Amino acid sequence: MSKQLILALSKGRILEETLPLLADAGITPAEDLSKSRKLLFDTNLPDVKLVIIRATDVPTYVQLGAADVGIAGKDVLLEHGAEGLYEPLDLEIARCKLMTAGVTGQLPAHARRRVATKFVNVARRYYAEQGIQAEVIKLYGAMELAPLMNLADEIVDIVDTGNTLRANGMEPRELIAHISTRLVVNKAAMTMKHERIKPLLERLGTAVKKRQ
Ligand code: PRT
Ligand code: MG
Repeated sequence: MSKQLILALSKGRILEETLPLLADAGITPAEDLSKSRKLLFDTNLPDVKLVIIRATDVPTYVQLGAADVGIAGKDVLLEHGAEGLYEPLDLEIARCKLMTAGVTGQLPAHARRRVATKFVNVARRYYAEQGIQAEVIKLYGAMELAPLMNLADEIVDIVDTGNTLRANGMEPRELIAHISTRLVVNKAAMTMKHERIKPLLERLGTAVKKRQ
């Protein structure tokens, strides 16, 4: 294993909040990420590189050791599973909640509840724990549409202000998990590159505390 350190960052809303934290920890991209179509970036440090990928791909990169360290939402980690990963740091950014939601005032009518979500593993686990029979339907976006179109009785989705639900005639119901962004580390890298990863964790931990 090379002593180079590869960090996998989630693009989208997490990236915007991650870059200032990384800068506080002494890591800045060598070029403006927003002005580039590249996916692999040099940084100010010769031994640190960044890959900017879809949030849902971050756990896979880190698990398989293509990246040493990853930054992803707890929602993505819960859905993907944490095998081969350590989760040593809560970055306490991009906070939100994973919740069930349904059409306002309309209780689920079917004995076997139809649930639309992109978080199929989380949803199956949650409804099983509640002792509720559920048929989980995988969607890739616009979950709020499913109950309105009678595709599903409920959805499992991310809720922040609740405005998206309200705008679609829906209401949040049960809380499944509080979500924030986590730093994950490949288990083998944690051992092999410990002297490189430990100070990064410490500096990021300090940067997180400074912001609270
Ligand atoms: O684009 P892609 O399909 O890859 O995924 P994405 O759109 O979910 O990515 P992105 O960049 O929007 O969000 C990535 C991560 O941000 C998620 O995995 C969460 O960990 C975190 N996060 C924090 C959120 C939100 N807040 C959030 N509000 N992710 C999504 N939302 C969406 C939510 O899906 C819903 O459509 O915002 C809407 C709800 O917001 P409110 O304020 O109307 O309740
Ligand atoms: Mg998006």
